[in-house]
Amino acid sequence: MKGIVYKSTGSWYMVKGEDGHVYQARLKGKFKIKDITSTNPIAVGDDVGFEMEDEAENRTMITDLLPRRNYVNRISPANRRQHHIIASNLDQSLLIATIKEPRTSTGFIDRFLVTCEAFHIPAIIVFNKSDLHEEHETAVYEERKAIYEKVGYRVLLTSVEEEKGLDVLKETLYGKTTLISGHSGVGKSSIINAILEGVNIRTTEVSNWSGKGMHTTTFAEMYDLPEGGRIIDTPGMREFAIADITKDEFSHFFPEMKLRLNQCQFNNCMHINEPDCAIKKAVLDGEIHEDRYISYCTILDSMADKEW
Ligand SMILES: Nc1nc2c(ncn2[C@@H]2O[C@H](COP(=O)(O)OP(=O)(O)OP(=O)(O)O)[C@@H](O)[C@H]2O)c(=O)[nH]1
Ligand SMILES: [Mg+2]
Ligand SMILES: [Zn+2]
Repeated sequence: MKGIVYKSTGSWYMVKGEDGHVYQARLKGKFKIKDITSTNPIAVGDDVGFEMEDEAENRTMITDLLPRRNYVNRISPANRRQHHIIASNLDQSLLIATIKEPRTSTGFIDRFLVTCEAFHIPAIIVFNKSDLHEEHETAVYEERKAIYEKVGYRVLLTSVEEEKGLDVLKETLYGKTTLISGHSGVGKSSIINAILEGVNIRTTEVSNWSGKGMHTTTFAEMYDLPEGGRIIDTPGMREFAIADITKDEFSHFFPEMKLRLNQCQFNNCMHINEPDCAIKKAVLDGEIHEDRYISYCTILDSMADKEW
């Protein structure tokens, strides 16, 4: 049988077969050794081959992983030598950010965007909890929106609390497989609950916000959209450590830098200390936003010289 992985806990999987049935599945032993650099050989969104193990108990076994169209991964927070595949076979990703409760840093947003660029997955930034915005937050939002729209990203504003912006958000999901990511407590599960009738994912209030998040959602899970398409809820991330990208190609994943790279004097320019650098010039001229350049420098500095 063939199917798609809808949920993965690491020890068991939920697979939706081509027959429309949902099966509980385990992994055949060989997968565990095949891909040692990844903490999870099978991820949500994977197309798999599976066979019945115990019909009475509806238990199946995943025997094959079919080729992935794409995937998003990051360095495993538990083990920097390993990668964790967040989800695969995606059409787009929504980064849920918040200005307040909790605050999402631009560094976090930029790391996520870089990863999406590297994997050629279109990203949309959604600022949720607009109901909490007062004058200051509104100003911050407007500034962020201007920065990211100028670079080419779509930016949406939503409030689950006040049911604002959800129709526009829903339209972007039609017919696509969408990954939802962001810090814990930004409202990822709440957004899915708001747009999907009959779904009631557990959410937790962040009233005693410690800045660390509650991590209410613990495993990635995919849901079918009634109009067609799928949406993947994921556990909140505290940090987003970029995997599989080397320092010298890093600037390719900032769209506003990519289009200027061939104007630098040196073709291996890192845009830090080199003379006649088109990127630094664009920053000074205000064509590349300073915050994006600071993110570039900060993330570059945090990247290991050669870890893989
Ligand atoms: N004020 C306000 N609160 C919201 C909004 N959306 C979600 N919340 C609240 O924020 C809290 C956290 O929401 P969740 O949906 O659990 O957040 P999450 O991103 O799924 O968090 P994890 O599962 O831990 O990653 C809940 O108390 C929600 O009711 C919003 O638009 N405005
Ligand atoms: Mg959640
Ligand atoms: Zn340069």
